[in-house]
Amino acid sequence: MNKEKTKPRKNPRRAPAVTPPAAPGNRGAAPTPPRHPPAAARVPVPPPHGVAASGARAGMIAIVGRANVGKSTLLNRLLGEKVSIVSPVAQTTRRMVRGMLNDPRGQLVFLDTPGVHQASYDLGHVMNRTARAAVEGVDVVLLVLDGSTPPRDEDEGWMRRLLFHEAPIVALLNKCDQGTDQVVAYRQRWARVAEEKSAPKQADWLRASAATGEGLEELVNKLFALVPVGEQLFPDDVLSDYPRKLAMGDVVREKYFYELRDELPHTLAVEVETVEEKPEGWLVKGAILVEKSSQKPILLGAKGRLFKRVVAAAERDLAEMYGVPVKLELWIRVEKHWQKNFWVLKRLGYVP
Ligand SMILES: Nc1nc2c(ncn2[C@@H]2O[C@H](COP(=O)(O)OP(=O)(O)OP(=O)(O)O)[C@@H](O)[C@H]2O)c(=O)[nH]1
Ligand SMILES: [Mg+2]
Repeated sequence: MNKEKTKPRKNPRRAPAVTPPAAPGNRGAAPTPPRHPPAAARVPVPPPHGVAASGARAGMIAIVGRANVGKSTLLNRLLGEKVSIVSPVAQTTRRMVRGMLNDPRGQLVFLDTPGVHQASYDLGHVMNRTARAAVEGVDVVLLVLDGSTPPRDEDEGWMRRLLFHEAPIVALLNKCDQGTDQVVAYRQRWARVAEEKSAPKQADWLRASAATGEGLEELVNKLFALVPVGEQLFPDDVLSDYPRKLAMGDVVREKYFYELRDELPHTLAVEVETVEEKPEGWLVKGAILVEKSSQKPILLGAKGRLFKRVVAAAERDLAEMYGVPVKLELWIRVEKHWQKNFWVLKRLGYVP
């Protein structure tokens, strides 16, 4: 597995502190959401890595919840940069993605996790295990719920699990921009499950919109109040330590998720093999894996137009993420039953 560290460079042409994360696959069409208020979140912490300013706080926060509630959107919005891919299709995030938020108050280290879902393949089981393991040893668990829809069984599954967790729980009702706020239904569900289990555990309830930034300042304040006083865990200039090749492959996968929606997504993987850093830009080579040769034409589209659109959109995003021109050279490879094959999952970085 690739061990390179991701350190997305901030594009010198844009000011990350005032630019919201990209609206993937929908550039130019979506209204620009208002800027996320806690600009201080992007102000570097004065002391160097490992030295705690007096009273500075630092901690790890696992972002968990069922698929499609907006966990990755939330992480990107909190950091003001895209570190985790987002799509309207459930089960977009496949591996744990870590992102750091530095602030004069200290450092919050977020773990974005795959949404827990009914799994039918090895990949799905691995994703569920990754998400469940992420809550071990963290300082705070941030349970993200879709406040615009009533609670589902997968939400209750997380509640049952977290009722016996030692860390403080923040339950965030996301998507509050959608109008229909289901906070009462979620709180009643939590109370009912707690009573059934005779667990006195309480959660702090907040509402927010990862899409507009509403409520996120309060969330960050709450998280800083909950994490312990201590040294920062990562250097100031590290936004994410997610390996660069995996992050690049994810961006291509995200573009296909937007183009194909439910037609294909879960049988598709992208493996970036090499990144050549040339003076004129980066040349990135890799393969798109599918399970059957009949899926190739779907990925190519009529006259290869879909493929070209995906490559162009991914190149644009990558150039913005890393601040250098990026050229992608990808080919489509058939890899039978890769989702059930431990070694392929390992090569793709889905298992440690
Ligand atoms: N209206 C609205 N949409 C949101 C909000 N947050 C996320 N979304 C949308 O919800 C969809 C899922 O977002 P993701 O961030 O990929 O969700 P996730 O929880 O990371 O999903 P998985 O990785 O599949 O578990 C995307 O279409 C987002 O644009 C929000 O606050 N409001
Ligand atoms: Mg996600």
